[in-house]
Amino acid sequence: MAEAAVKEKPATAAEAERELTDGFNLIIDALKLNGLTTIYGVPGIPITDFGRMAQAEGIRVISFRHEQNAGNAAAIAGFLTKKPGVCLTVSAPGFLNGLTALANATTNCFPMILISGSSEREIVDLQQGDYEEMDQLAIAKPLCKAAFRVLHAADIGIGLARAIRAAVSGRPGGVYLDLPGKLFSQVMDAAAGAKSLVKVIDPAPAQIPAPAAVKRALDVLKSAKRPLIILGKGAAYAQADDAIRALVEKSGIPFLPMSMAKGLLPDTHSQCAGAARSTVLKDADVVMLIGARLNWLLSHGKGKTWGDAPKKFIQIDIEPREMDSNIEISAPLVGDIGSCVSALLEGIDGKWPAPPADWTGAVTAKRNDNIAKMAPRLMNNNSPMDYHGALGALRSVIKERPDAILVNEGANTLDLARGIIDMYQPRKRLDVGTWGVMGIGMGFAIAAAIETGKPVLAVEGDSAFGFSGMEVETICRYNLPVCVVVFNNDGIYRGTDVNPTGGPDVAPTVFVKGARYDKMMEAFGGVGVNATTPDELKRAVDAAMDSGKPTLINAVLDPAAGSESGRIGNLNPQSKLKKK
Ligand SMILES: Cc1ncc(C[n+]2csc(CCOP(=O)(O)OP(=O)(O)O)c2C)c(N)n1
Ligand SMILES: [Mg+2]
Repeated sequence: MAEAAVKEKPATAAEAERELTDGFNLIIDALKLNGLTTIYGVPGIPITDFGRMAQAEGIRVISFRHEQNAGNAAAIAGFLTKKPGVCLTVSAPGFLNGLTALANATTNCFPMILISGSSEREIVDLQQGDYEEMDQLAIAKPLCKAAFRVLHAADIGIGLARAIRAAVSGRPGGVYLDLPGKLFSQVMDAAAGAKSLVKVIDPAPAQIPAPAAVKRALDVLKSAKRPLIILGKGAAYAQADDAIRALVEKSGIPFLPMSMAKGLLPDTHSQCAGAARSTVLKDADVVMLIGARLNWLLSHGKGKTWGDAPKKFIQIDIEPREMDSNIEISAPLVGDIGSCVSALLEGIDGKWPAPPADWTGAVTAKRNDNIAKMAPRLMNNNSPMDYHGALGALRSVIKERPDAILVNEGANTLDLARGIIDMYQPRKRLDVGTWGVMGIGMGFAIAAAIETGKPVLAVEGDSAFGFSGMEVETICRYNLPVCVVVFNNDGIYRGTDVNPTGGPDVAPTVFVKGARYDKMMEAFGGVGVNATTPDELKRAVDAAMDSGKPTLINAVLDPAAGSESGRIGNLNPQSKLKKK
């Protein structure tokens, strides 16, 4: 008996370990099992060793300088791949730093999972003052699509499965996963641990639209005299590029891409109404929204922007509650975009009537007119540069390199670049999205380079850049093919404001004059360039894109060139009182 018992014991400590697993390993195994092989994060207690072990096990662990940037990276990785991007943070402050990105991802319908380590539950719940004490789950809940906590190693598999499904199914969004420090070192039997893992099958099941809803949509579309299709970033996310293109081309209807849907069909496509936006919104009689919401970006579907003529809306969205959010939707089409567009295509045969030629002709004429008016301004080689001269140069860069990814934030820098830089391929334009949030720049640029391997051009206002600028070190550390262009106009909107009191503080919108952002990149071994003309700018960007070396170009802009809040100055509340 005694002998047999001795024999059953493992001979060595190593063998004993092999039969056990723990939280660290189970989380890594669960991520890998589900194809989540990149983590964006910042190390610290209680997740430092987890990051090390994940790297050792073949997961790509990209370390950032601030969690918000890691979170933004995870979010845009989710948008680009349709798999949830993973962001890893420490407890309380690290978690809160990541939370803005999680909330922004949810608002923009990007799938991501914020995984944060957390402190001892028993101490947190009794509020006894633990290291980085915070009830993170409760705080995350209202700011994301779903929030879960795993307390037992045996539940890691199911916990991650729930997080993945919540992030990508239906309308995608941000999910919070709370992992208390104790969980990581919890030990369990290895075989039972392996069995507890869950591979999520069909994480975002197709949602087929009802045939009656498809017929209703086709009937409304057929009745149109002045139809318009609006493509939103939901349409870009769907990766139903061929079907969407076929629908637009077979129907012959002019289309208007929202910012991140630019390139789904080329902006130079004969049906693109991008340069005739105000005309088509005002004059269309039937508008089909594909993965675009009637939020502030589309003036809520009513008011001056939309003109007086009565309009009917067809809306394709996976979220039923999106319908009638702002105005009546005549033909709601609920389902995933790929399935909805394919169903519509079946009803658009050779007998489908082309839209009236007076409508398509008017749209084309307006578009060509606006493009022709803009053209000379884009050719100027002024120094200091204005927005049009600088963006004219960058427009040529993207035309020559249509597979490069453009990241864009700022006010004037954003609004003017959106209008001027044509996009040619889907999901190549990444920007501030629904909230118009500053700070996505370097996080988006890093993840775009990592996830796609394509060159990235980040066009950044000098204010916008400041929100994530320290990540140029991250760009250099991982030697990423990212070229950052800082539109340096010495401030927010303009660098010309003055302090009306005559006191020593500068105006709140003004920065250090003549700052050299290029030196920041040089500090970490990247290439820095100071560009003062559009020609210099073009040459420097081309060199950066050819070499793939981390580059930052300080583009010297006229401080007076911009306008208040770019294109959305009308949203600023005005004091009705006279100045004292
Ligand atoms: C997180 C966040 N904070 C503040 C703002 C307000 N805001 C909008 S645009 C902007 C910066 C605009 O300046 P810049 O990036 O230099 O662009 P410019 O208009 O000068 O080209 C700021 C601070 C915001 N949108 N998001
Ligand atoms: Mg600026």
